[in-house]
Amino acid sequence: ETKKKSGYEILTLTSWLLKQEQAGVIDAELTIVLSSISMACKQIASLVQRAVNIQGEDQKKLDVVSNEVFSNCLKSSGRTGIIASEEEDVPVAVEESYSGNYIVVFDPLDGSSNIDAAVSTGSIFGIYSPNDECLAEIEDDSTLDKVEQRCVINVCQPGSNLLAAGYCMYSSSVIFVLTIGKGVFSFTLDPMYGEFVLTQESIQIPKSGKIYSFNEGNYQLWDDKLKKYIDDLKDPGPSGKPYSARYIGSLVGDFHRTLLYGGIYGYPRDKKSKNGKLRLLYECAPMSFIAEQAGGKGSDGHQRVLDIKPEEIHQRVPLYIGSVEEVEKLEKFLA
Ligand code: P6P
Repeated sequence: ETKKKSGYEILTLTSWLLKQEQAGVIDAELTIVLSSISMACKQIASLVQRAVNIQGEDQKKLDVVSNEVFSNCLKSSGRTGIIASEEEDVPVAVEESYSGNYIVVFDPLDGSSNIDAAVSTGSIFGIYSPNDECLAEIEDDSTLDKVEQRCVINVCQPGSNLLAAGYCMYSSSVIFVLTIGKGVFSFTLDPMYGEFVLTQESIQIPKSGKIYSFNEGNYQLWDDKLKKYIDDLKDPGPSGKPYSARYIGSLVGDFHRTLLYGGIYGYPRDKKSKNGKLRLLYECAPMSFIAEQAGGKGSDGHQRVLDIKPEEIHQRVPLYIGSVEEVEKLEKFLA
Protein backbone atom coordinates (compact mmCIF):
# COMPACT_ATOMS: atom_id res chain seq x y z
CA GLU A 1 0.00 0.00 0.00
CA THR A 2 1.27 3.51 -0.60
CA LYS A 3 0.55 6.40 1.73
CA LYS A 4 0.14 10.00 0.53
CA LYS A 5 2.13 12.53 2.52
CA SER A 6 2.68 16.20 1.62
CA GLY A 7 2.00 15.54 -2.06
CA TYR A 8 4.37 12.68 -2.79
CA GLU A 9 3.81 8.93 -2.76
CA ILE A 10 5.35 6.88 0.02
CA LEU A 11 6.37 3.38 -1.09
CA THR A 12 6.63 0.87 1.74
CA LEU A 13 9.00 -2.11 1.53
CA THR A 14 5.97 -4.38 1.33
CA SER A 15 4.53 -2.55 -1.68
CA TRP A 16 7.98 -2.28 -3.29
CA LEU A 17 8.44 -6.06 -2.98
CA LEU A 18 5.00 -6.65 -4.50
CA LYS A 19 5.93 -4.40 -7.44
CA GLN A 20 9.12 -6.45 -7.99
CA GLU A 21 7.05 -9.64 -7.88
CA GLN A 22 4.53 -8.21 -10.37
CA ALA A 23 7.44 -7.24 -12.63
CA GLY A 24 8.74 -10.82 -12.41
CA VAL A 25 12.05 -9.77 -10.79
CA ILE A 26 11.39 -12.06 -7.80
CA ASP A 27 8.87 -14.83 -7.23
CA ALA A 28 6.19 -14.98 -4.53
CA GLU A 29 8.31 -17.32 -2.40
CA LEU A 30 11.26 -14.90 -2.24
CA THR A 31 8.87 -12.02 -1.54
CA ILE A 32 7.65 -13.90 1.53
CA VAL A 33 11.20 -14.66 2.76
CA LEU A 34 12.23 -11.01 2.37
CA SER A 35 9.10 -9.83 4.19
CA SER A 36 9.84 -12.22 7.05
CA ILE A 37 13.41 -10.87 7.25
CA SER A 38 12.14 -7.28 7.41
CA MET A 39 9.77 -8.34 10.21
CA ALA A 40 12.73 -9.82 12.14
CA CYS A 41 14.68 -6.59 11.67
CA LYS A 42 11.80 -4.50 13.03
CA GLN A 43 11.68 -6.69 16.13
CA ILE A 44 15.46 -6.51 16.61
CA ALA A 45 15.35 -2.72 16.13
CA SER A 46 13.00 -2.38 19.09
CA LEU A 47 15.07 -4.80 21.19
CA VAL A 48 18.24 -2.79 20.48
CA GLN A 49 16.48 0.52 21.14
CA ARG A 50 15.20 -0.77 24.48
CA ALA A 51 18.58 -2.24 25.41
CA VAL A 52 20.25 1.11 24.75
CA ASN A 53 17.57 2.91 26.78
CA ILE A 54 17.53 0.52 29.72
CA GLN A 55 21.20 0.46 30.68
CA GLY A 56 22.56 -2.53 32.51
CA GLU A 57 20.22 -4.98 30.78
CA ASP A 58 22.27 -7.98 29.79
CA GLN A 59 23.26 -6.78 26.28
CA LYS A 60 25.51 -9.80 25.80
CA LYS A 61 22.32 -11.87 25.41
CA LEU A 62 20.97 -9.59 22.67
CA ASP A 63 22.78 -11.39 19.87
CA VAL A 64 21.33 -14.70 21.08
CA VAL A 65 17.80 -13.25 21.24
CA SER A 66 18.28 -11.65 17.82
CA ASN A 67 19.26 -15.05 16.44
CA GLU A 68 16.03 -16.56 17.80
CA VAL A 69 13.98 -13.71 16.32
CA PHE A 70 15.62 -14.16 12.89
CA SER A 71 15.28 -17.96 12.98
CA ASN A 72 11.63 -17.89 14.09
CA CYS A 73 10.63 -15.36 11.42
CA LEU A 74 12.35 -17.41 8.71
CA LYS A 75 10.84 -20.69 9.95
CA SER A 76 7.33 -19.26 10.06
CA SER A 77 7.74 -17.98 6.48
CA GLY A 78 7.40 -21.63 5.37
CA ARG A 79 9.74 -20.85 2.44
CA THR A 80 13.13 -21.36 4.08
CA GLY A 81 14.82 -24.75 3.68
CA ILE A 82 18.03 -24.22 5.66
CA ILE A 83 19.32 -21.43 7.87
CA ALA A 84 23.00 -20.82 8.63
CA SER A 85 23.67 -18.28 11.36
CA GLU A 86 26.78 -16.74 12.86
CA GLU A 87 25.25 -17.84 16.16
CA GLU A 88 24.85 -21.54 15.21
CA ASP A 89 27.76 -23.97 14.90
CA VAL A 90 26.06 -25.89 12.06
CA PRO A 91 23.28 -25.02 9.60
CA VAL A 92 19.74 -26.02 10.57
CA ALA A 93 17.19 -27.63 8.24
CA VAL A 94 13.78 -26.01 8.71
CA GLU A 95 10.95 -28.51 9.30
CA GLU A 96 8.23 -25.95 8.57
CA SER A 97 9.32 -25.28 4.98
CA TYR A 98 6.93 -26.56 2.32
CA SER A 99 8.05 -24.56 -0.74
CA GLY A 100 10.76 -22.20 -1.86
CA ASN A 101 13.28 -23.94 0.40
CA TYR A 102 15.71 -21.06 0.18
CA ILE A 103 19.00 -21.19 2.04
CA VAL A 104 19.31 -18.09 4.22
CA VAL A 105 22.60 -17.13 5.87
CA PHE A 106 22.75 -14.32 8.40
CA ASP A 107 24.57 -12.54 11.18
CA PRO A 108 21.61 -11.52 13.36
CA LEU A 109 23.34 -8.74 15.29
CA ASP A 110 26.79 -7.83 14.02
CA GLY A 111 28.79 -5.48 16.23
CA SER A 112 26.63 -6.22 19.29
CA SER A 113 29.51 -5.43 21.66
CA ASN A 114 28.96 -1.78 20.65
CA ILE A 115 25.40 -1.65 22.00
CA ASP A 116 26.35 -0.48 25.49
CA ALA A 117 27.81 2.67 23.91
CA ALA A 118 24.81 3.14 21.59
CA VAL A 119 27.06 2.69 18.55
CA SER A 120 25.49 1.44 15.28
CA THR A 121 24.93 -2.31 14.97
CA GLY A 122 23.26 -4.32 12.23
CA SER A 123 21.79 -7.56 10.88
CA ILE A 124 23.32 -8.91 7.66
CA PHE A 125 21.73 -11.58 5.43
CA GLY A 126 22.12 -13.43 2.15
CA ILE A 127 19.56 -15.62 0.36
CA TYR A 128 20.72 -18.48 -1.88
CA SER A 129 18.51 -20.57 -4.15
CA PRO A 130 18.63 -24.30 -3.34
CA ASN A 131 19.65 -26.85 -5.99
CA ASP A 132 17.70 -30.05 -6.69
CA GLU A 133 20.44 -32.32 -5.32
CA CYS A 134 20.32 -30.43 -2.05
CA LEU A 135 16.52 -30.56 -1.89
CA ALA A 136 16.55 -34.30 -2.62
CA GLU A 137 19.05 -34.85 0.18
CA ILE A 138 16.95 -32.83 2.63
CA GLU A 139 13.95 -35.09 1.82
CA ASP A 140 15.96 -38.10 2.89
CA ASP A 141 16.70 -36.74 6.34
CA SER A 142 18.66 -39.78 7.49
CA THR A 143 21.97 -37.90 7.54
CA LEU A 144 20.42 -34.45 7.95
CA ASP A 145 23.20 -32.78 9.88
CA LYS A 146 25.83 -33.62 7.22
CA VAL A 147 23.38 -32.74 4.42
CA GLU A 148 22.93 -29.22 5.69
CA GLN A 149 26.65 -28.52 5.73
CA ARG A 150 27.09 -29.98 2.22
CA CYS A 151 24.04 -28.12 0.95
CA VAL A 152 25.19 -24.80 2.28
CA ILE A 153 28.72 -25.33 0.99
CA ASN A 154 27.84 -26.55 -2.48
CA VAL A 155 24.79 -24.31 -2.92
CA CYS A 156 26.21 -21.11 -1.49
CA GLN A 157 28.25 -20.06 -4.49
CA PRO A 158 28.18 -16.32 -3.83
CA GLY A 159 29.06 -15.51 -7.43
CA SER A 160 26.36 -17.61 -9.03
CA ASN A 161 23.30 -18.16 -6.86
CA LEU A 162 23.26 -15.43 -4.27
CA LEU A 163 19.77 -14.14 -5.12
CA ALA A 164 19.41 -11.34 -2.59
CA ALA A 165 21.51 -9.68 0.08
CA GLY A 166 20.99 -6.90 2.54
CA TYR A 167 21.44 -5.48 5.97
CA CYS A 168 19.48 -3.53 8.54
CA MET A 169 21.44 -0.85 10.39
CA TYR A 170 20.26 0.04 13.91
CA SER A 171 21.53 3.60 14.32
CA SER A 172 20.10 7.11 14.73
CA SER A 173 17.54 5.72 12.29
CA VAL A 174 16.80 2.15 11.29
CA ILE A 175 17.79 1.65 7.66
CA PHE A 176 17.10 -1.50 5.60
CA VAL A 177 19.38 -1.81 2.55
CA LEU A 178 18.57 -4.48 -0.05
CA THR A 179 19.60 -5.78 -3.44
CA ILE A 180 17.71 -8.45 -5.40
CA GLY A 181 20.22 -8.25 -8.26
CA LYS A 182 18.81 -5.11 -9.91
CA GLY A 183 20.52 -2.32 -8.00
CA VAL A 184 20.61 -1.29 -4.34
CA PHE A 185 17.66 0.27 -2.50
CA SER A 186 17.33 1.68 1.02
CA PHE A 187 14.26 1.90 3.23
CA THR A 188 13.97 3.85 6.49
CA LEU A 189 11.79 2.61 9.34
CA ASP A 190 9.00 5.14 9.93
CA PRO A 191 8.07 4.57 13.59
CA MET A 192 4.71 6.23 12.97
CA TYR A 193 3.63 3.45 10.62
CA GLY A 194 6.05 0.78 11.82
CA GLU A 195 6.89 0.37 8.12
CA PHE A 196 10.10 0.53 6.12
CA VAL A 197 9.64 3.37 3.59
CA LEU A 198 11.67 3.65 0.36
CA THR A 199 14.24 6.43 0.72
CA GLN A 200 16.94 5.78 -1.90
CA GLU A 201 16.77 3.99 -5.26
CA SER A 202 19.65 2.56 -7.31
CA ILE A 203 22.32 3.74 -4.88
CA GLN A 204 25.73 4.21 -6.55
CA ILE A 205 28.99 4.15 -4.59
CA PRO A 206 31.13 7.15 -5.70
CA LYS A 207 33.90 5.89 -8.05
CA SER A 208 36.53 7.17 -5.61
CA GLY A 209 36.56 8.56 -2.09
CA LYS A 210 39.24 9.83 0.29
CA ILE A 211 38.02 7.96 3.39
CA TYR A 212 39.73 4.78 4.53
CA SER A 213 38.28 2.56 7.25
CA PHE A 214 40.78 0.12 8.79
CA ASN A 215 41.60 -0.77 12.39
CA GLU A 216 45.14 0.64 12.37
CA GLY A 217 45.73 -0.85 15.81
CA ASN A 218 46.70 -3.94 13.82
CA TYR A 219 49.23 -2.03 11.65
CA GLN A 220 52.29 -3.82 13.06
CA LEU A 221 50.68 -7.20 12.26
CA TRP A 222 50.05 -6.38 8.57
CA ASP A 223 52.35 -7.42 5.75
CA ASP A 224 54.70 -4.85 4.22
CA LYS A 225 52.72 -4.29 0.99
CA LEU A 226 49.65 -3.34 3.00
CA LYS A 227 51.70 -1.04 5.25
CA LYS A 228 52.99 0.74 2.11
CA TYR A 229 49.39 1.18 0.92
CA ILE A 230 48.27 2.68 4.23
CA ASP A 231 51.35 4.95 4.36
CA ASP A 232 50.55 6.15 0.83
CA LEU A 233 47.01 7.16 1.91
CA LYS A 234 48.54 9.39 4.60
CA ASP A 235 50.83 11.19 2.14
CA PRO A 236 49.21 14.60 1.38
CA GLY A 237 50.76 14.41 -2.11
CA PRO A 238 50.34 17.20 -4.69
CA SER A 239 46.73 17.83 -3.57
CA GLY A 240 48.05 18.62 -0.09
CA LYS A 241 45.17 16.59 1.38
CA PRO A 242 45.71 13.08 2.76
CA TYR A 243 42.85 10.58 3.16
CA SER A 244 40.65 10.76 6.28
CA ALA A 245 40.42 7.81 8.67
CA ARG A 246 36.95 6.76 9.86
CA TYR A 247 36.46 3.55 11.83
CA ILE A 248 33.30 2.76 13.83
CA GLY A 249 34.25 -0.85 14.56
CA SER A 250 30.86 -2.04 13.35
CA LEU A 251 30.85 -3.48 9.83
CA VAL A 252 27.32 -2.34 8.98
CA GLY A 253 28.01 1.25 10.09
CA ASP A 254 31.38 1.43 8.35
CA PHE A 255 30.00 -0.16 5.18
CA HIS A 256 26.88 2.05 5.02
CA ARG A 257 29.03 5.21 5.21
CA THR A 258 31.30 3.78 2.46
CA LEU A 259 28.26 2.95 0.29
CA LEU A 260 27.00 6.54 0.49
CA TYR A 261 30.22 8.61 0.74
CA GLY A 262 32.70 6.37 -1.09
CA GLY A 263 36.18 5.32 0.07
CA ILE A 264 37.32 1.89 1.25
CA TYR A 265 36.65 -0.37 4.24
CA GLY A 266 39.21 -3.08 4.95
CA TYR A 267 39.61 -5.94 7.36
CA PRO A 268 42.96 -7.46 6.29
CA ARG A 269 44.56 -10.76 7.25
CA ASP A 270 47.38 -10.30 9.75
CA LYS A 271 50.07 -12.29 11.54
CA LYS A 272 47.56 -13.41 14.19
CA SER A 273 44.52 -14.11 12.00
CA LYS A 274 45.72 -15.49 8.67
CA ASN A 275 42.31 -15.05 6.99
CA GLY A 276 41.26 -11.87 8.75
CA LYS A 277 38.21 -11.73 11.02
CA LEU A 278 35.10 -11.36 8.86
CA ARG A 279 33.06 -14.35 7.67
CA LEU A 280 32.65 -15.09 3.95
CA LEU A 281 29.10 -16.43 3.81
CA TYR A 282 27.14 -13.96 5.93
CA GLU A 283 29.34 -10.86 6.09
CA CYS A 284 31.76 -10.54 3.14
CA ALA A 285 29.65 -12.12 0.36
CA PRO A 286 26.39 -10.22 1.06
CA MET A 287 28.26 -6.91 1.47
CA SER A 288 30.26 -7.57 -1.72
CA PHE A 289 27.07 -8.34 -3.66
CA ILE A 290 25.63 -5.01 -2.48
CA ALA A 291 28.87 -3.17 -3.28
CA GLU A 292 28.98 -4.58 -6.84
CA GLN A 293 25.28 -3.84 -7.40
CA ALA A 294 26.08 -0.24 -6.41
CA GLY A 295 28.98 -0.01 -8.91
CA GLY A 296 31.68 -0.69 -6.32
CA LYS A 297 33.93 -3.69 -5.59
CA GLY A 298 34.35 -6.35 -2.90
CA SER A 299 37.74 -8.09 -2.91
CA ASP A 300 39.89 -10.31 -0.70
CA GLY A 301 42.87 -8.29 -1.94
CA HIS A 302 43.44 -10.45 -5.02
CA GLN A 303 40.04 -11.65 -6.34
CA ARG A 304 36.32 -10.87 -6.20
CA VAL A 305 34.85 -12.08 -2.93
CA LEU A 306 31.94 -13.40 -5.00
CA ASP A 307 34.32 -15.73 -6.87
CA ILE A 308 35.50 -17.44 -3.69
CA LYS A 309 34.22 -21.03 -3.34
CA PRO A 310 33.25 -21.63 0.29
CA GLU A 311 34.85 -24.59 2.03
CA GLU A 312 33.17 -24.29 5.40
CA ILE A 313 30.27 -22.42 6.93
CA HIS A 314 32.12 -19.99 9.18
CA GLN A 315 35.09 -19.49 6.85
CA ARG A 316 36.91 -16.16 7.27
CA VAL A 317 38.34 -14.12 4.36
CA PRO A 318 40.14 -10.76 4.19
CA LEU A 319 37.78 -8.01 2.95
CA TYR A 320 38.46 -4.79 1.03
CA ILE A 321 35.23 -3.14 -0.14
CA GLY A 322 34.01 0.20 -1.48
CA SER A 323 34.77 2.58 -4.36
CA VAL A 324 36.04 0.77 -7.44
CA GLU A 325 39.10 3.05 -7.82
CA GLU A 326 40.04 2.67 -4.15
CA VAL A 327 39.76 -1.12 -4.14
CA GLU A 328 41.72 -1.37 -7.41
CA LYS A 329 44.43 0.91 -5.95
CA LEU A 330 44.67 -1.42 -2.92
CA GLU A 331 44.86 -4.51 -5.17
CA LYS A 332 47.78 -2.95 -7.09
CA PHE A 333 49.71 -2.43 -3.84
CA LEU A 334 49.06 -6.04 -2.78
CA ALA A 335 49.91 -7.56 -6.18
P1 P6P B 1 37.98 -5.01 15.38
C1 P6P B 1 32.29 -6.52 15.10
O1 P6P B 1 32.77 -7.36 16.11
C2 P6P B 1 32.93 -6.98 13.79
O2 P6P B 1 32.57 -8.27 13.49
C3 P6P B 1 32.53 -6.04 12.66
O3 P6P B 1 31.25 -5.55 12.81
C4 P6P B 1 33.57 -4.95 12.77
O4 P6P B 1 33.81 -4.31 11.52
C5 P6P B 1 34.82 -5.71 13.23
O5 P6P B 1 34.36 -6.88 13.90
C6 P6P B 1 35.65 -4.90 14.20
O6 P6P B 1 36.76 -5.69 14.56
O7 P6P B 1 39.03 -6.11 15.43
O8 P6P B 1 38.46 -3.83 14.57
O9 P6P B 1 37.42 -4.62 16.71
